Amino acid sequence: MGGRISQLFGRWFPKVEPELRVGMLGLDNAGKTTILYQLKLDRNIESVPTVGFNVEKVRCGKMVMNIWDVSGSRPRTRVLWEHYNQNTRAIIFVVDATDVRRLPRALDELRWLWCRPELAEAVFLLFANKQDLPGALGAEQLMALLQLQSLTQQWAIQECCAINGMGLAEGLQQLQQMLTSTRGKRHSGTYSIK
Ligand code: G3D
Ligand code: MG
Repeated sequence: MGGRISQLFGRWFPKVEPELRVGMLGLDNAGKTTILYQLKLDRNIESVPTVGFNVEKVRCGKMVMNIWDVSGSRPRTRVLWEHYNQNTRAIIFVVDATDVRRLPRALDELRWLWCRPELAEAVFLLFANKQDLPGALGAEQLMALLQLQSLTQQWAIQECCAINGMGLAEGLQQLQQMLTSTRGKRHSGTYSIK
């Protein structure tokens, strides 16, 4: 249980801090649960299904991950965010790269996150998911459409396919690199293609 991601995080986050809080967010259907399944991160310690959206809390070693579907009732999601996500060091934001119609909504959620004062020092990893499907937008296109250049926090975007795992390990590696180099290094970003 939790084998692969335990190994990854054990290797990449050995002494970051006693508990590493990571928020995984994205619109519903983006692929968050599939990513977790692919990473075999299946120790679900809390699930708060509410009308319109879901919060799940997963622990793996020193990492505690709060997973959010952010498509639901916005005021409610945002109040709960403050309750669940104090001291979050990193955000993994999953985008369905084929869902062009809902990109503005994803951008809206991202913008809200990166303006949060408690996330001023957090790092952002975007997974451009579903690269196996025709019409999936690439990292470079999403970088422009999601206006990542305007992010003041450190960020990276990684193309991936949650179904076969392509790009997931690379994304986590980028997250680790950002977490170990956050101090004094702002306004930077990278993108990575398959
Ligand atoms: P969520 O947890 O963000 O809401 P899910 O999203 O992980 O439940 O995924 C939603 C749907 O997208 C699922 O299909 C899942 O299999 C599919 N999916 C997730 N990632 C990928 C991917 O990389 N490629 C493809 N082709 N599909 C993906 P269903 O049919 O079960 O609703
Ligand atoms: Mg889900």
